[in-house]
Amino acid sequence: MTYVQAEAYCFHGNAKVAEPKNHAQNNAVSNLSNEPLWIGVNDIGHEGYFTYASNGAKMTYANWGLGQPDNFEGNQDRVCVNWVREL
Ligand SMILES: [Ca+2]
Repeated sequence: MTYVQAEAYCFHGNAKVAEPKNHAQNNAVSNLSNEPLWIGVNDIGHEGYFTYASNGAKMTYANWGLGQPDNFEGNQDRVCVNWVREL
């Protein structure tokens, strides 16, 4: 599922993509699945400056994986939990 699909899915359920703002919320989202799950955080507006999708406010909590965010291939602006890169 792409981020846009996830956003549309949430919208139709009268919800929004989760925006975890602390460790407990992040764990709650992460524990929903073992698969990567989109969260409502991005740096679309300004590279490296992450904001919440719902209101554009500066992200106040992050739990980046090792080496992240790396803007993979110069085109990585959305954020998910449970992402594990195969090495
Ligand atoms: Ca980026």
